[in-house]
Amino acid sequence: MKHSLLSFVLAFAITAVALASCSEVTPPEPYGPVPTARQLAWHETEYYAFVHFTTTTFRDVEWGYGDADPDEFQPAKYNPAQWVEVMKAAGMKGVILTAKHHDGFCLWPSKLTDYSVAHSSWKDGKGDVVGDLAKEAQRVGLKFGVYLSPWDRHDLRYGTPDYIDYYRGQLRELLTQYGPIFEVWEDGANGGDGYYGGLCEKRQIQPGYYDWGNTSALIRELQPDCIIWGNGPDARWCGNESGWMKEPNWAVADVEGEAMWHPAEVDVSIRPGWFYHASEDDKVKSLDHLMKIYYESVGRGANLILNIPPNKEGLIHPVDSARLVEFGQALEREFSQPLSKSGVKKFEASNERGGSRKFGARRVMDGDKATYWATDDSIQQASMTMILKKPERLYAMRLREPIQLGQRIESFSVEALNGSDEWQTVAEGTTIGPQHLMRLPDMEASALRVTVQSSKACPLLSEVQLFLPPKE
Ligand code: FUL
Repeated sequence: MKHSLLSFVLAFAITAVALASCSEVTPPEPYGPVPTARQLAWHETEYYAFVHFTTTTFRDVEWGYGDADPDEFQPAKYNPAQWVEVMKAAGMKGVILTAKHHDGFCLWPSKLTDYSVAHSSWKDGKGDVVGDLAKEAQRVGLKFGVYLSPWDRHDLRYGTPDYIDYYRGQLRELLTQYGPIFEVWEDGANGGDGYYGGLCEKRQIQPGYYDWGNTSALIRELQPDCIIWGNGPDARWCGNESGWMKEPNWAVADVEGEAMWHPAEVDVSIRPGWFYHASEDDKVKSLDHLMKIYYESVGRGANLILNIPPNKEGLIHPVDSARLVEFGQALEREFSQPLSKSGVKKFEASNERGGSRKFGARRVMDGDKATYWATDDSIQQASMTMILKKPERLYAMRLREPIQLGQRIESFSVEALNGSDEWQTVAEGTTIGPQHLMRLPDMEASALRVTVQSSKACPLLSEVQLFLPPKE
């Protein structure tokens, strides 16, 4: 009798467990605006190069007035293959070129103006920097994008409706002749004065002049996957040009009164200027500075576009290229020792959605960004703990939210257990979004706990990656 009762109880328990794990625990609903597919792909691009190059380079100024003779563009050792090799070595995933800067000179043979490489004695008017770089980028697997300055200090049409047609015509050329374009950079500068065929006058434009809505529609039509940066709906400026994203960093921002997924991009130059100046050869940013920029941009959930200007010869200067190679190696080294899942004895959480393994804490280390640890909907504060197999020396950590479901977490802390029973706070932060990177104090830990202190909706984490110190 005793025996049969036991088997009955056991059978019941097994059925109950089986039922519980079979019953569908519904995933959380998205919270607020979520990224589009093109924005999700853009977040993956993370870190890429900016190339400022035009006649301005040869005049040693920052903002060309628009009066340079096309023949002044003479990069004697021009070699975009060298540029992309450097970018690859630096760990970059793409490149954006100033197809036209404020001086109005076009680096491709535009049919819509005579102010371009086609009218320069360089390469007998057969040059095409946009085409060459697009090809080279594709060869080495970098995404390619274009900067097309709305402010034009050369073209006589600037300030009239004809100029808007001209600008859109140029976009049409760029977006139909050079393969996939991952981002169009619509710069915001409008300084006023310019050459304008010798008139040398100030041209002020009225708000609404550029009619960005219709330009965005054209870009969508020609390249549906392209990110429209700046005046467009897809990504925004971080607010400074010194290489850092302010915190908290919310990807959701107000665009013309509507809350939208509109993430930030941090633009900064490896030198003080955007264009090459020999006088700045000794002012190339140090390795430490570049690493700080990386942590404060990519590490704060923004994208980083790092400018590397070719010199008058048409090459990336040796000081810059050496620094970039060094930086690429430093980045690899920085994240070279991730703790593998097998280094974790146990994952625990204060709450796991519906008690389901599908949303369990161990999801943060399964190497799949699509899966995540989630809590029940009623929860806005929660913690998850990783008990390590053996004490490990801390170095750095990366957290990610599954942003396909929106951005939620407002503040968090990371604590470590080292020997005693006392948890010690090793990091604190506000937003996470696509990622949050942080260095941790040099100490040993036998367990780590991530606590979400406040969240706009039930918190989700798709990755908690611990990095051990790089090997010497
Ligand atoms: C600014 C421009 O005025 C600079 O010359 C540079 O192109 C920078 C990236 O954007 O608005």
